[in-house]
Amino acid sequence: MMKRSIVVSSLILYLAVQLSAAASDTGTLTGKIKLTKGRKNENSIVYLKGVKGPFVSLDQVAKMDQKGKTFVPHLLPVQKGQEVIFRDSDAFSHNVHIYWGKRSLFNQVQGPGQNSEWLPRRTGEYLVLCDIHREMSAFVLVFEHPFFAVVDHQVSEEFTLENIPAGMYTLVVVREERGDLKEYEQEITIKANEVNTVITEL
Ligand SMILES: [Cu+2]
Repeated sequence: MMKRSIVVSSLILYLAVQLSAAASDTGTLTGKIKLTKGRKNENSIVYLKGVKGPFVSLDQVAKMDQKGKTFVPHLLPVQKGQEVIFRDSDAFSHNVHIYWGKRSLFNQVQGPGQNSEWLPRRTGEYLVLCDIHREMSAFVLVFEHPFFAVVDHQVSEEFTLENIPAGMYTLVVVREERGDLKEYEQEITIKANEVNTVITEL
């Protein structure tokens, strides 16, 4: 009996050491995305390129609204595995037409107050249109990892990413310009147990 209890307690100690080692190898990134004059005050997306898994999964549902003949938000970042819900908040019908490149993947008409659900199958960039109102368009960006954030420039230019494995990465800022996506890249280093900072001006 005595021998057995020793085995159990050393196993618990081993697990505890493993967990604390994992936690101490990560750092935080806080940043500011400053927009120079002449740029529209619309949202930016920031994400990290080159982070290796495994990753924590975000399980909350992501939402995109159809309101005033506009997709809100225009740029929606999600993690692979996160479901996207589109809602018609107008008093008339819309449809949700999703493209991967030129390939149509999803096409659903929805009336006032109705929702449709979509689960992206792979990472990358998806174009979302409404065929009823040609002026409506949006993008959904799907990432393998949870290291992305929305910067709502009308509220704040700041963002925070947490629990990033220490290492060197590329920080990418995504902006919607003339109906297309444009990316701005910058090399960054994440040091463990530190709040790393970055300021980018576009
Ligand atoms: Cu529409």
